[in-house]
Amino acid sequence: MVMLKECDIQTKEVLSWTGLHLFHFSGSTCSQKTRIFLRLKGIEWTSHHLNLAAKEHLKPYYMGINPRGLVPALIHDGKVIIESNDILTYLEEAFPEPALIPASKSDDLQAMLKREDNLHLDIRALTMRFVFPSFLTKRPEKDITAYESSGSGTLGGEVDPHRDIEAEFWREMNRHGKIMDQQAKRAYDRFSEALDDFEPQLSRHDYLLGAEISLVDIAWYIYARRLIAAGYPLHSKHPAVGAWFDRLHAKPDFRQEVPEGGLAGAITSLLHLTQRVRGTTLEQVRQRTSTFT
Ligand SMILES: N[C@@H](CCC(=O)N[C@@H](CS)C(=O)NCC(=O)O)C(=O)O
Repeated sequence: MVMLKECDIQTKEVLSWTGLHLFHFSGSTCSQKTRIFLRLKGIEWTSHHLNLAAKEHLKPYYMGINPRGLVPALIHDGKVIIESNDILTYLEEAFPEPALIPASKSDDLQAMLKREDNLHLDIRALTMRFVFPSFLTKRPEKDITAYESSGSGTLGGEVDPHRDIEAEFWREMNRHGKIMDQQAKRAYDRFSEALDDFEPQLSRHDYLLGAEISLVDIAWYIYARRLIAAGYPLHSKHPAVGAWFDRLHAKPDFRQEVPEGGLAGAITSLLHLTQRVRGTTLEQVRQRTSTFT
């Protein structure tokens, strides 16, 4: 569990905050996951919305709270917890009802959350290529350099190696001016493999761990939603996963956190139109890349 130590935190005021505070962004997958969880639990919380498009998460104030500069971050009575899955696991202990981690399935659940977390840079790659145009998402080198020297750079008092991974993601995108076809195909294949693995389970049961809804349903629902937004053919490739997605999407607590349309929706529609004209949709990139590798 990534609970920060005082020495990791430079924005010291949060150490004296009481109650539950969440730093988050409306359109961020990890934030959406956390907000659905809070809704299902009926937990009251104080919102600190950061606009990622305006790079508010990279300002010294927030880098002083989460040295990784990522959302979400939770403050609970002065304790700072980062990493969405850790936040949810922590909240489950603090607010056990209704249970979203079935006691008997705790190991399966942690393994599925780990798998989900391991795919985070893949969902980001697909988002940056197929949901938002690169002119909106690119990160100038000066911002990356500033990121590297901002905040404590530590977790639990130790140098955090994850910061380099974050910086490298953006540098790689800058080198090519976009997410490359190979990277997009790799992401597509990883998701395809994971979702294929879920098919047998979801053909027999309503939810990923059985008859009851759990934390992993929330986490994978958010990914499924983002994959659909990127043009991934979820329902035709994985019918049982598609039906599971529709069941969750019919629930207001889920759907309200992933609003469709608006400016972001219009931008994605325009991007998809351009990609169709150029023959560079996700499906076309995947097929083309498969042919030549
Ligand atoms: N593993 C982290 C991933 C957090 C993450 O990458 N958050 C994204 C939004 S979904 C973010 O803050 N992106 C901002 C950036 O990359 O600069 C978690 O689960 O909390």
